[in-house]
Amino acid sequence: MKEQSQSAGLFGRLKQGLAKTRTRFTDGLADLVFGEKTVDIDTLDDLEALLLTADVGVEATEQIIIDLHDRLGRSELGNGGAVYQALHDKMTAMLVACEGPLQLPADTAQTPAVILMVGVNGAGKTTTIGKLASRFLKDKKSVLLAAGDTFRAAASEQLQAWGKRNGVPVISQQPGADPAAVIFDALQSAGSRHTDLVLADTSGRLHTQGGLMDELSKINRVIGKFDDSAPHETLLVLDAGNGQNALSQARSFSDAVNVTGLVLTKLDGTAKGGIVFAIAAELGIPIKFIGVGEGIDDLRPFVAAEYVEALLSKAD
Ligand SMILES: Nc1nc2c(ncn2[C@@H]2O[C@H](COP(=O)(O)OP(=O)(O)OP(=O)(O)O)[C@@H](O)[C@H]2O)c(=O)[nH]1
Ligand SMILES: [Mg+2]
Repeated sequence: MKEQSQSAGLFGRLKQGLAKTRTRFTDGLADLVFGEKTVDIDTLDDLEALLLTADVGVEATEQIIIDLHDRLGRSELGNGGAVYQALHDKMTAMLVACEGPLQLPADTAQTPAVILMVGVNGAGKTTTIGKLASRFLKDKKSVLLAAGDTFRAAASEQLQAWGKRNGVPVISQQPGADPAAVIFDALQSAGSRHTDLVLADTSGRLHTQGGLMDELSKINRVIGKFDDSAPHETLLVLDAGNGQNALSQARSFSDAVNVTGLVLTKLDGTAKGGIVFAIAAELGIPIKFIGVGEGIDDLRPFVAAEYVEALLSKAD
C-alpha cells in the first residue's frame, strides 16, 4: 500500500511538473475534441496547429496527423473520445521508442562505471549530477564526482556542495586546470577506492564553439585511455525550454562525442514539453531522465506511458 501511495505521489509530482505544457495542450484539446459533435478533417487541422504550438515539431506532428487521418478514413474516429484515445495511443507508441535505461557495466570491482555529462551553459549538468548521485546512493552504489568544469571557481564549488549534500567525494583541481586531467585523476582515485561510479561534470559550451567541442573529444579520448569501454554513458543535458533549438544542440554534440542518452531538464518551467515528441521523431537518442524541478528528488527516469498520461490527464 505504501509503495502504491508513494508511486501515486511521484506521478502527482510529474503531473505538477508538466502543468504548463499540459495546460497549453489539454485546454486546446478539450475544446477541440470534446467540443465537437463529429470529428472531421477540420478537427485534424486544428489539432495539427495545437501540436505545433506545443513544440511537438513538424515531423512528429505529421506522423501523428497521418495516423489519425488514416483512422478517420477507416471510420474509427466517430467522436472526440475516440480521437483522444487514438492520440494517446499514438503518442505513447512514439515515445516508447525513446525509453532507455542507463547501460552501465554490472561489474565495477576493477574499474568504475563512468558517466560523462555534456551540454550548453546552464542546461542543468551539475544539478543533474547531484540528483543522479542521490539516486545511485539509494541503490547502494558508491559514487565519486569529478569536477571537470574548471572554467570558473564557482563551478567546482557548486559540485562540492552537491558532493557534501550527498556525502560523496569530489575530485577537483584549481580553476583553469585541464578538464581531461581532472577527470583522469578522478578515475584513478575511484579505481583505487573501488568506487562503483564516477559522474564527470564538464563546463557548458555552445555547440557552435568548435574549440570547446574539440576539448570534449579530448576528454572522451582520455577517459578511453583509462578504460577503453568508458565513458559508459555520455549524457547530453538539454533544457526543455530551449524547444526546437535543443534538437540542433543534440546534433552538434553528437558530432563531437558519442551521445548515448539525453536528460531533459526544466520541464517544470516550460510549456514546451511537447519537445519529447520531436526528439523521438527526429533524433532517435534515448531520453534517460527528465528533470521536473530543482530539488534532489526531481529527476525521474523517462517512462513513455507515464509522460503521456501526465500530459493528457485533466487537471485535478
Ligand atoms: N526548475 C528547474 N530548474 C532546474 C532543473 N535542472 C536544473 N535547474 C536549474 O538550472 C540552473 C542551472 O543548472 P546547473 O546545474 O548549474 O547547469 P549547468 O549545465 O551545470 O550550467 P553551467 O555549468 O553553467 O554550464 C540552476 O539554477 C538549477 O537549479 C529542473 O529540472 N527544473
Ligand atoms: Mg555546471
